[in-house]
Amino acid sequence: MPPPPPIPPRIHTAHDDDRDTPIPDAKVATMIISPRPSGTAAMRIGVLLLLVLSLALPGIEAKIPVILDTDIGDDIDDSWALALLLKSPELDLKLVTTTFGRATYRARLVAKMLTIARRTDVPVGVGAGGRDGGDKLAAWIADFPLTAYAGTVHQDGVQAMIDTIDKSPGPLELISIGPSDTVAAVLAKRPDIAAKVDFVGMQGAVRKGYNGGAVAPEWNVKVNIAAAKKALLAPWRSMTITPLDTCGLVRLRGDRFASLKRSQDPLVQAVLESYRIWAGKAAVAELTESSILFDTVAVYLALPGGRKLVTCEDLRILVTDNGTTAIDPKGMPMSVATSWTSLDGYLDLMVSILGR
Ligand SMILES: [Ca+2]
Repeated sequence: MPPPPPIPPRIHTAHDDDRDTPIPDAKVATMIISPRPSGTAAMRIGVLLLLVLSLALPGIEAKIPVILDTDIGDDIDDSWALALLLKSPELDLKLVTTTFGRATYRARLVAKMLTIARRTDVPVGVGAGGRDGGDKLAAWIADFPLTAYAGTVHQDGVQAMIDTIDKSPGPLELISIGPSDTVAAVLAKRPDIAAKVDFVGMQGAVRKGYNGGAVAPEWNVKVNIAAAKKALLAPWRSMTITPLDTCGLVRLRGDRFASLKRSQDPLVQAVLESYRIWAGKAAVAELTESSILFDTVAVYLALPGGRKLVTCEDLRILVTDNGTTAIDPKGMPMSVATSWTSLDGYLDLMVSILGR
């Protein structure tokens, strides 16, 4: 067993709470770091600075570049997470890759969702783990071959993720909401790339398991433990996860779910129609609550200020050989969303975002 990695200094990451403070543009930043002038010149520059700030700040929205890596098409929560992401203008979606096999099926699901959301500017990457197969949502994409997508489809999603990260002028966030096949393939090809990426994942179970019960291996980890070890031990620029402790408690019921059923928004209707097919119901009207929406929490954590409703602990997490994610001194330091400060607040926020 190698010695534990050192705890890195606290990095001002892209998803700190204070991130919703607008970031000055390069011009303003240059002025701030310039040698201090004196007298009238200083006053002029000060006035100019105030003018630039007053003009710039109200309009500045520091969009965060993100890549989504998803196993959409198995559990339905990925569809909800993608819709939540597409309705979050704070996140600049650069690429969606598939993971955990059946890549063509998953890419078609992504492509149809993007088309409904009028976001065919977003490329789709056909990811790792195999291309054949389909599953519960096959009926929803029966009318949508991958060739119907008006946007770009990268047949090598692993290379597309590498290229997207390389092309990004600054760091970006990787939102990982599936098993780690594609992420591990990226890291195998380009291990250095982790240093440019803030990793935000739905992985693991730290103190609670499914339904708030005893800790047991979580799906995204246990179905490909070797890949999960690679992903959760990589030297990311920063690492944040929502384990079952928090994401396993998210379900929309009652008025919250009813309000979404009344929505005329095409993307919300697409999610509900997908859910109807997934749940084996004859009509959306028969749906009374959502399933557990694990993956949406990873999108929430990627949002600016997306930690206000959860408690995040800095913990060392070790992926064990049987797929558990244990707090262990030999583990990788990461920020772990271990409990909700306001689960109701999050459920309300999710309905509010989806209702946009
Ligand atoms: Ca998933």
